[in-house]
Amino acid sequence: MTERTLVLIKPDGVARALVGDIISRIERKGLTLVALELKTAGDEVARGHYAEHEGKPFYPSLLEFITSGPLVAAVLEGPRAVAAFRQIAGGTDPVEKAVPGTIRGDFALSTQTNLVHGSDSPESAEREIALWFPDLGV
Ligand code: IDP
Repeated sequence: MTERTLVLIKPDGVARALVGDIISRIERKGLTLVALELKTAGDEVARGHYAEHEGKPFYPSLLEFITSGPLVAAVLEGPRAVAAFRQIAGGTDPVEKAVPGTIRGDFALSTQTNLVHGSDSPESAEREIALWFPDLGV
């Protein structure tokens, strides 16, 4: 069964010129790009995107980081797309959790500036796709 997921290449990924490498990994995995756009997140979208983290100690700096510059937002499609992208992204902490061979395991050191976001469930994906791509029909 095909599924969609919302992916962000966060501002650190754009600033470090890793967009091409990350998109190449997505394509080589076999996931299909359904939407792809360079955007800069405003405060409202950032708060909507990270609503589940409101109140956590890292929340203010997370908002500052995600709105700090251009990012790439994408919608991917494929069988088990949610889990498949999270597999190639690696765990949240790029040193303790992400293994080599994953995006975070290969290129990141910090738990905050960890290069990519991928929806954590099909339900989150639906909400996040509506937030970032309101014109994209589901
Ligand atoms: P995920 O991106 O791997 O799904 P979440 O726990 O949903 O991880 O956290 C969302 C984002 O918030 C992370 O990707 C990271 O940028 C940031 N974050 C999570 N935990 C911490 C932390 O302990 N310190 C700083 N930033 C964090």
